[in-house]
Amino acid sequence: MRIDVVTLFPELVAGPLGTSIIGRAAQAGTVEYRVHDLREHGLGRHRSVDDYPYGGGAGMVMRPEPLFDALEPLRAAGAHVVLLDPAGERLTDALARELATIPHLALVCGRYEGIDERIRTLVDREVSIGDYVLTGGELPALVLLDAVVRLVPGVIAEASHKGDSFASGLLEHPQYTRPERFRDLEVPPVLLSGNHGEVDRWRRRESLRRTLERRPDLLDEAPLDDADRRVLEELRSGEA
Ligand code: 5OB
Repeated sequence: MRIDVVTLFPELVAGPLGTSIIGRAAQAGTVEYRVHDLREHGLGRHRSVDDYPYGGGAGMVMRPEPLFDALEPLRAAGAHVVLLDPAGERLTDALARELATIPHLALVCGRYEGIDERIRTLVDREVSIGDYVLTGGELPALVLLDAVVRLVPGVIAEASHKGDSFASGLLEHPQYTRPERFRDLEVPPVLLSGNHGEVDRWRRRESLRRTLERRPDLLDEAPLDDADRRVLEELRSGEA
């Protein structure tokens, strides 16, 4: 998979792309990242990339020419162009899975005051990471990239996806590692029992408990079986 990132702040984007699982995926050749500095397409001696808004008002607007120069070759190379924008479709696990099947993505980072509307003619979709204001699209682009790249086959062991919240439709169960007793906090004995059936049932119950307590809205969509429904009844009635 190839991912191009088009930005005025290449240094902000480049660091994370070399780090951890995202960086290892590039080293292994599973994904290729290319960061494009929009300033290189800036106009005139000052490499200008923005200008005052027609009609007046505060702030600056990104000019179309640098973005067209950067994006046209990427489109010609077959990239699916994604603009990070608060007005876009909300990023979800389902959308990340869809994007992970696309061989070539180009992520376009705008700045908050806005981009010239004509840029949208080069954009295939717009994605928001949630309802909060940010200074630019770079961090949203990295969030999207992180969510997508980890789903590309070979980047992490498929087994790690199984317990993902949102993949199962539920929040994750609690996790523990050594030591068995830390300060006076103990690991639940069932996890030390070696009984895999009991461990699985305990984890499912704790996933259901946490989802019921913190994100009951998720229960409307989660695939639940009869055993799950009995557990939820129990939890709701306060029995456990
Ligand atoms: N806030 N999603 C939430 C976003 C956002 C801001 C962006 C882009 C995507 O650019 C300023």
